Amino acid sequence: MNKIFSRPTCLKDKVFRYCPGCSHGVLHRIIAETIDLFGVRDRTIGIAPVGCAVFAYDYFDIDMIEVPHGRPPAIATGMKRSRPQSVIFSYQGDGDLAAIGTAEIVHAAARGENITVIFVNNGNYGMTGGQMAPTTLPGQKTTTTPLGRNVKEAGNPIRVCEMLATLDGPVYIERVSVDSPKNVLAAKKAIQKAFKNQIDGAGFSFVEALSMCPTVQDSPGGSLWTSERNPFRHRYLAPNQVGVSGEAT
Ligand SMILES: Cc1ncc(C[n+]2csc(CCOP(=O)(O)OP(=O)(O)O)c2C)c(N)n1
Ligand code: SF4
Ligand SMILES: [Mg+2]
Repeated sequence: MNKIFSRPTCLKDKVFRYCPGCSHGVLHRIIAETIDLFGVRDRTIGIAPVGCAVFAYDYFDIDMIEVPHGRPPAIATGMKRSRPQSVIFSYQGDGDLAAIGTAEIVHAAARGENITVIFVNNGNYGMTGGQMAPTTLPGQKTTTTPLGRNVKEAGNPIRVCEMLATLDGPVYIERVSVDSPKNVLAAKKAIQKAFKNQIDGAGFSFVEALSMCPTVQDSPGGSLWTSERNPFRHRYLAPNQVGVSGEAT
């Protein structure tokens, strides 16, 4: 009998500790399948964030490193420059990448480091109980904005892809979503491209994945963030290619 579906070799045979419905598991699988696809398991090093995916090293069966909050792009820079043959990816939440780690991501992108960044944007700080993140939408309820984000008090969300797309360093920036089978396939394509760029030596690649956090997100069912019911979704957070520079596309 032909086996047509199996666990990627880069994922350990372990049950995720993530909540049911969380996007981290989906994204872990896509990344593991991508590493398998390109046959680079022996030379890939992943960087786990501080956030719900802090235990990513428990799930990926590759070399992994855990680094201080927000610092993955800086650590990835050092790793890639000292081991240019390695394939280095960082895996970061919106609290990690767009709050405490804003400086690191902006400067790594501006320098055009040949690394791959996966930005898991679930609109809140999941690990610490659902506080407002820089990407929380106007009106979105979080534990620190119980009446909904009021931009007059809390400022406006940061559109990370758009911000990085103003820089000359990146070769590939794309926003995807993992809220439906169709979007998961598109996300997979984008993540494959972001790894391929690095393997080909093309430069800095960044994929933002709009993600579900059903446990603490502002929605009875959980996925308001990516759902059609979200009034803000189509304003600026629908999956789309946000900006590209360079030759790698
Ligand atoms: C230096 C430092 N500051 C603050 C914290 C507390 N902290 C842990 S996780 C986190 C935010 C995580 O949110 P995000 O990056 O969006 O990941 P998610 O849990 O949503 O996947 C914060 C502020 C910490 N661990 N270290
Ligand atoms: S709190 Fe949210 S981000 Fe964290 S594991 Fe649960 S669903 Fe996922
Ligand atoms: Mg988050």
